[in-house]
Amino acid sequence: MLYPITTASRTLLDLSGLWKFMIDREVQPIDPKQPLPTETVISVPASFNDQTASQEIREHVGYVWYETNFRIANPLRDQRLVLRFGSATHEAWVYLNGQKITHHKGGFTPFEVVINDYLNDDNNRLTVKLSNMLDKTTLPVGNYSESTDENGHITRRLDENFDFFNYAGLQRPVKIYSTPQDYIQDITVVPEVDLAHSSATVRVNTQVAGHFDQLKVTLLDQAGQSVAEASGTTADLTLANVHLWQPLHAYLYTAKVTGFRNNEIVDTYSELFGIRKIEVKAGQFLINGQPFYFKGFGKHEDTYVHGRGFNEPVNVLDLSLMKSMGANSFRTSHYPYSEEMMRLCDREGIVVIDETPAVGLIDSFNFDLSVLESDDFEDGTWKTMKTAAAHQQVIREIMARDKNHACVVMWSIANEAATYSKGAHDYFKPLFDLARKLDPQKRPCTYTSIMMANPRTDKCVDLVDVIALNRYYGWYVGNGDLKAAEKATRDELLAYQAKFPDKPIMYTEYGADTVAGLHSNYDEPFSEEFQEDYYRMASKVFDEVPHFVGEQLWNFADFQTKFGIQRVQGNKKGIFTRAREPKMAVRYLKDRWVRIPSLGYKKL
Ligand code: BDP
Repeated sequence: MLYPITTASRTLLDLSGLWKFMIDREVQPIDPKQPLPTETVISVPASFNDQTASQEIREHVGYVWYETNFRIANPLRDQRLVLRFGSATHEAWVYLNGQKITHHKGGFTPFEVVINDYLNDDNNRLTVKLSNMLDKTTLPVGNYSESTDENGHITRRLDENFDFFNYAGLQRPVKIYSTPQDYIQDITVVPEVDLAHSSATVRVNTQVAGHFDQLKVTLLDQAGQSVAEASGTTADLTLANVHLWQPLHAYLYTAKVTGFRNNEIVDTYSELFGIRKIEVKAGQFLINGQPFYFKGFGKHEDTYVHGRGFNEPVNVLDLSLMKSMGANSFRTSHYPYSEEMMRLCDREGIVVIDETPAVGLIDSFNFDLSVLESDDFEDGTWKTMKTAAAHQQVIREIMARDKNHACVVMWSIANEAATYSKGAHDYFKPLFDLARKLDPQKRPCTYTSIMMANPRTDKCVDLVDVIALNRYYGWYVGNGDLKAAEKATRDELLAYQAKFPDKPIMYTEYGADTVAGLHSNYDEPFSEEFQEDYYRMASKVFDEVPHFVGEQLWNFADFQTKFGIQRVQGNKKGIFTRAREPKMAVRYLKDRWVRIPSLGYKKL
C-alpha cells in the first residue's frame, strides 16, 4: 500500500484540523444524512480522550462521531480521488454526504476508499462513526460487558486486557489524494545484496490499474542522481558500489516508477528504500553480514493531550534522545505506529521491530510457574480467544503497509500471549506461516514472551527466529532482590542458549517502575537509584551470554494506562518521564550504550 505523496501526477489534501465531535449516548439515533447535532470541536489527528475537560468523554466506551467539511478544486474533479485514513481507532463507519462509503475494523492500520461517485459540486460533508470497543474477537483484546437499565439505556464497559490507556479517535492523518484514472497501485521493492562485491540487485514489482504502454523504473541515489534504469512490471536493476543502509547510518535510494501512454507520462510515484541484508545465523542477528546488537526500547505512542495521536515533534525528539544515548532501535509495542514514524526511522537509521496489535492474548496472569511445567498445561486462552481472523487481517495490513521499509528488520507477531498453554502452537503456526509467505523481504519473525513462558514451558519457540523475552526479575518477581534477580536472569538465559543454540536471544522488555525525583539511601524499589541498579544488574548478565543480541528496556517514557492499584497515573517504568525529562538511569545507560558498537559487539 503506497503512502500518499504529491508527485507530478498526484496531489494531496490534508483534512487535519478541527472536526465536529460528539459521543453517542445511544439515546437518540444519529442520522449521518444530517449535520452532526453538536457544536463541540476536536482536533484531528489526535486521540479524543484528553482534549476536553469532560470525564465522560475521556472515559467513554461505545461510539463517537466526527464530522468535517471539504471542497474539491474543479481541476481535480476528473482525477481519481481517494480518501485515506492513517488509522481510525478501533472501528470506523465512514459516510460522505450521508452515504456510507466504507467500513474498517482494526485501529492501527490505514484504509482508503475512492470517493468520486459521492462528491458534491460544492460542499462535502464527511461523517465518521467510531467504536472504541474491544473484545475477544479484536486486537488488542478487551474484556467487554454491557448492561441495560430500566429505561433501556445501555452501559458499556471495557476492561482492557493490556497495560496502556485505550486512547481512540482519528489518531493519524486523514487525507485525500488524487491519482490519474489509470494509476500505479502498489510498488514492492526487494533488494538482494552481494556484500562481497558491494553490489545489489533490486527487484521492483509494480502493480498497475488501467492501461500503460510502458513502465519505466529509475533508481536514484540520495543525491537524486539516476543510478540504474529498467522497464516493466517486474524490473531487476543492478547496482555497483552500493551504499548500504546501516543502523544509525541510513542511506536511502528512490525507486521512481513512471507509467507512459503514447509517450506521455500518465502516473508517477517515488518510493524510498534502503539496501541492507538481514540474516539470523548461528545465534546471531546479522545486519549486512555483521552481528547486530539491539540497544533501545519498547515504546508507546503516548503524549500529553495528543494521547496516542500523531505527534511529530515528539517523534523527532524521541529519536533524537535515543541517538544521543547511543541507542539504535525500538519495538513498536504494542501496535503498528504511524507511517510517518516508520518513514522517520528509515531516514534516521533507527532499527525497528514492527509489532502487530496482538496484545492481551492471555486469559489470566499467574507468576506461579510450577503449575505450568506439565506438558499439557492448558488455561482458557485458546478456547476463549476468537482473534485468529483479526490477527490474519492485521498481518496482511501491516505487511502491505510496511514491507518496503528499510528500518523494519523483524516482525513481532504478538506480545505476551499464552504460549505456554496447550493450543498456542495451533493458533500461532498458521500466523507465522502467513507472515513468512507475505513478506517479500523474508524478514525474521518473533513474538515477545511473558515470564510464564520459559525454556521448559513455552510451546512455540520453534516458530520464532529470535527468542524475545519480556522479563521482570527483581520487579514483579522477587521485588527489590537484585541478587536473586541476577541469578534468575543468568540461569534462564543460559538455559535458553543451551536448548536453542542457533537462535539469538534478546530482551524486549525489562524494567522497574520509578517515580521521578524519588531517591533512597537504601536503593528502594521505585527510587531512581533502584532503577539504575536494576539496569546495571541486567547489563552484567547480558554481557556474559554470547547469543544474547540485544537489550530493549521497558519503557522509553512513562505512559498512561487504565486505572489499577499498581498504577499511579500510569506506568512509571520510563527512563524518561512522560514529558521526556530524564531519570537517573539515562546517564548510566548512555554511558553503557555509547561504548557498545551497533555491529560486531557479539561475535559470530
Ligand atoms: C508487560 C507488558 C507491557 C507492560 C509491562 C509492565 O508487555 O505492556 O506495560 O509488562 O507491566 O507485561 O510494565
